[in-house]
This record gives sequence, structure tokens and C-alpha cells, in this order.
Amino acid sequence: MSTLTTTPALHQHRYPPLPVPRLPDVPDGVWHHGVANRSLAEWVARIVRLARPDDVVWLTGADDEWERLTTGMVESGALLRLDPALRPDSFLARSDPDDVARVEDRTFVCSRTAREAGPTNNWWDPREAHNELDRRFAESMRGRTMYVVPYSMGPVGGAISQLGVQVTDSAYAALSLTVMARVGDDALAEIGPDTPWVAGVHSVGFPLRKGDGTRREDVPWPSNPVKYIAHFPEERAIWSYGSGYGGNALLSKKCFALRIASVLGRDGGWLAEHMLVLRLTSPDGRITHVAAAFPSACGKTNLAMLQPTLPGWRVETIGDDIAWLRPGADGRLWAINPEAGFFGVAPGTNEASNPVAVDTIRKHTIFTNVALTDDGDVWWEGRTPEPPAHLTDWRGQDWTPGAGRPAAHPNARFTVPVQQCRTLADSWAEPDGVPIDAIVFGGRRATNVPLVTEARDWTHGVFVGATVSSETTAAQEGALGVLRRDPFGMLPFVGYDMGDHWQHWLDVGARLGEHAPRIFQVNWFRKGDDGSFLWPGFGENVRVLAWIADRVHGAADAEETGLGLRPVAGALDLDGLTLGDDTLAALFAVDPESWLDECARTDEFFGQLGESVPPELHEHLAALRSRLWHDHEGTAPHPSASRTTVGTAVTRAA
Ligand code: SAT
Ligand code: MN
Repeated sequence: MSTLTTTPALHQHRYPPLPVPRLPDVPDGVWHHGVANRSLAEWVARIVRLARPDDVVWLTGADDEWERLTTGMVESGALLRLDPALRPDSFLARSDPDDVARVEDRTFVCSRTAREAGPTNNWWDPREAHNELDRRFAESMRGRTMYVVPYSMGPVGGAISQLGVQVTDSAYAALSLTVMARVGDDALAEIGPDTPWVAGVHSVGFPLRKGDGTRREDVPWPSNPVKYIAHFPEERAIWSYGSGYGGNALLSKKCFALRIASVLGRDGGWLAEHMLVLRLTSPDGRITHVAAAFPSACGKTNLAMLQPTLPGWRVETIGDDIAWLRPGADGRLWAINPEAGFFGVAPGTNEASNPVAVDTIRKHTIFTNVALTDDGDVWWEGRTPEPPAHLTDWRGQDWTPGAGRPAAHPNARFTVPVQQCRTLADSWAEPDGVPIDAIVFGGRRATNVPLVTEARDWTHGVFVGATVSSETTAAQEGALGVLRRDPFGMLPFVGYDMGDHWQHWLDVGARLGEHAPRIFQVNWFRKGDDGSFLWPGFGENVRVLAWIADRVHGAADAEETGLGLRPVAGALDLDGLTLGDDTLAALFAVDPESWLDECARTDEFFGQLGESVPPELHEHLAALRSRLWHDHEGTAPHPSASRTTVGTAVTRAA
């Protein structure tokens, strides 16, 4: 039996012949022997009739798929092969300069009613959306190959896992999907006649041939100035047009695993969240599983691959971006990473910030929009302290250190299989996931938010998650460094009404009861008066994780502040760190005045969200204001307070 190889004959043998009748007017090659689901077969045929690709290629997960796709893309000029000695089996893609990040203003939720999408999403009437998209997709794939990519999010066949199929005319998207999800015949075989699956229709909107026969040359990164990223939660479908980049094009990721899955989770009693998952082991072997939510490009990959500076502690990686969390039979909250790859931010990645990522991407990696060195390797800002004397920048132009512009795009990315990560936990592919002990919310905040606090209970934790703000990063289009509300790090990713999302969190917490994970808030990004970061971050963040683990296991003390619980003096292990008392005080300072401002903005934000904000969260806001007011004025609670205050505010250092 050891001589068996993956041949077409074997596949024919493994799967029954297509039980679905052929539809007329469909070119040869559309059918795949593995298809056992009529709606899937009909849908593929429908897209072929609409978009008119020249060829249809099903990705099977065969061993040579990567080789075939990358070779073809190097030949067509879509990829550049990096130096095989310096960066084996790795490639560089350069996007169109107008297609470099997610486009939130072109992202739509097409639920039946506007109420369901809520005020934080762009709602688009599903009938109007379908009309417009049908118009855009008509003949949009002429002259191109359409890839059909079946995939599983989560281990194939796992209880929390879900299935999807993306059709795309982008070889780059198809190739990236083979890294980011479990792609191929094994996933397809899971889609039985009645199995639910999520449909993803993707076109870059750059046909090579018009209906009248006129042709045009392909370009290395085809895209269209008109972009739509449209979600149809009721239909479990995603239609994406015009962009080839990241979350716009890899529909398994933000579109499915967050926006559509958040709706599936709302209806099915589970959570789809923008969270890394890690496994923390203490020197005495105690294990703590942490799920942590941060907005895009706030260092989730760095935290997930953290190399602890505290002796004896160990961090293992389970996921770096998305978690699906589900109450288990034992009453605890279990989590999987539904993805199979990392789509990480390259700039800033180096031996100090993330040595594990540096190793992970040594080979077999797709780089997008990084700079190219003269010897055929990659470079980005922060890769080395000194930039090389000459580079080819992300647009393919000559670059020297005095150029006055970055060599890599700030949202440049690496795409790499999780298996290449040396800190990957054995349990990362457990079909049932891992039991979560602590949930962490974070953002990028120069001011106000302390290094770490613990929520008093689940409801308070939901309030903390709901009120997260963060300074914007290069992962979304628009101005950088602007403070915006980003509840749960999910502002652009909840596929339904935000207030309903918070209510769903309260409901899940009520179901978990005493088994619910503890909830914490962290901020690595607080700055001093001179504008420099107060906390060293990266590997030193294990000190905060260690306190969190100790809290979970009842081994560390905390004291009240106006915002929640914080480490008592000495509880946070600062051994070996040169951190002055003033710095420590500044890291934990709670300034009542600026917090009262912050509360006023929260009030305004809740007001914008309207009726669906759970009353419990309004009550928590009132209680917080009351505590702050008391601290500020030293007087009786503010009249807006509707609850008794808890504890006293503390502004001195731990
Ligand atoms: O959505 S992407 O995958 O392009 C990146 C992010 O925003 O986290
Ligand atoms: Mn993300």
C-alpha cells in the first residue's frame, strides 16, 4: 500500500461520480467528480454562465498544486521568484497601488433589513445588490481561468468547522487560499447533499477579452477601480468585485470567518471573533489558554508568537487573527483557529519584535508589497536597523534610503502556512479546540488606557470590549493614527447589528455562568509626555500574561480602580526590567477628567448605535461615570449614576 500516490484515478475511486445532472450551456471542464451537492453544482454553473471564464480549474489539494500555480504565475509576471538560496520557494507579488488594503467604505452587509445590518455596517438592499453585482460580474472573467476552491474552516470534519467554496479569477487569491484554509478534495467531500456551505464569488473585474472579441494584455495585478465587498448573511454568500488584496479577496478570512460566521454564531449560540489564541505554560506546568481581540495591525501575530522574557514561561501559538468560540459539553468556552495560515503585517517584523515570525517566513512564503533587495531577498521598514543602500520598492521602482518614502507598503504582508511556525501548539488542530481561560481586549491607545485591568465580571467585560477605541492603522484605507471606536476589534467585521452583538455576548456569558472565562483589558501602546512608548512590549508582554494567568488560577491579588481591577504592588513581575516608578505610575494612571471625556464619547457612541445597546451596558457607563465623578470632584456621585459604585478609584502606581 505504501506505493499509493495521489493520481486522478484514485480520486475517481474515492468519490462517487457526479450525482447532479449536467446543466446545458456549460463549457466542458466545469464539472468535478467530487461534487455531491446540487446547489453547489448549480451555483458553479451559474457563475460560469454569468462571468464567462475561458477555463474552470478545481483545486484538489494535490501536492503539486502550489508548484503548478506559482510556476504559472511567475511565467505570467504575476509573481517574482525570490532567490532560491536566500528565500527558498518564496515569491513576491506587487499589487496595484490603488489596491493595498481592505476597503471599508465599499464593504456591504446585504441583510434583508437595514435594522439587521445596524448602523456600523453599510447596508445594501439584497435585490439591488444582486442586480448591480450581476451587471458587474457579467463577462467579468472572459479570457481568464476561474478557480473553484473548496475549503474547510477548521479541521476537516471538526464539530466547530464550517465549509466554503470560493470561485475566483485571481490566481493570487486561489494560491493564497491554499495557504490560509484547508483547501481541496477532502473539504469538498464534506459537502454532502444537505450540508450547509458558504459561497464566495470573486472577480478582480479585469476581463482580458470583451464580448466583441477585442483583447487586452494582462497586467501583473489586475483589479478594477470600482470595488464591492458584499455579504448576504441569509444566503450564506459573499460577492467580491474589483480587488485582489487581503481581506477583500481571500473570502475565507474576514468575509466568511468573521462577517458571515458572526451571523451563524448569533443564530447558533457561538462567537466568531477577531482574536488570536495562545497557550501559556507557567514554570510549574500550569496551562492557561488566552483569546485576545485587537483591531487589525495591532500586533496580534507578535503576541501569538511571543517569546517570553520571564524564565520558565512558554507561549505556544494556536491562531493569530480569528477565533471561533463555542460553549462545550462541559460548560466551558472552547475555541478553534478556523484558518490554516498567517496573513501577517511585514513592516516592523524583526528578530526583536517577533523572532518566531522571522523564522516562520524563511521559506515557502508569499510576500506582497514588500521591497526587493538587489540579491533577490525581501526587506521592509524595521526589518534591519539600517536599510540596504539600494532596493526596489513595493511599486517596482528604484529606492535608496534618502528617497523620502517607505520601501515597503505599510500594509505589506506575508502569507505562510501555520505549520512553519516553530511555536505552533500541538493542539492547534484539535477538532474541538481548546478551553479558553481568559479573554483579553486591546487597542492602540497613546493615552488613558492602563497597561492591564481585569473586568469585575462577564457583563463588565462586555462593557470593556464594547468601549474599545484604537488609533487606526494601515490595514484599513483612510487616515492613519486617528482614534476610532472599535468594539471587540470588530467594528468592520460584525455582520449584523453591533448592539445585538453585545447582547449575544451577554447571552453567551449567561449560559457559561461560573465557567465563563475571565475578561481583561490591555494596552501596550501608552505613551509618555515625550511621545515614546512607556512599556517595552513584545516579549515583555509575558509579564502581563503571567499576571492574567495567576489571576485565573487564583494566585495573584488585584485591587480596585475606577476602571476595574489591577495588579497590587509586586503582583506584576517586573524583575530585570528597568522601569522607573514614574513610568509605572504613568502606565496605570487613571485621569478622571480625560476619562469623563472618554465616557461622554462612549455615551455619544452608544447613542449612535440606538435601541439595541443592552441596558446593562448603559448602566455600566453610568456607574463608571459616577466613580470618576466622585474621584474628580471628591463629591457625591454624579446624578447620571444609576448604580452603586464599586470600590474606589486609585491613581497611584502598583
Ligand atoms: O483583512 S485583512 O486580512 O486584509 C487584514 C486585517 O485587516 O486584519
Ligand atoms: Mn485581522
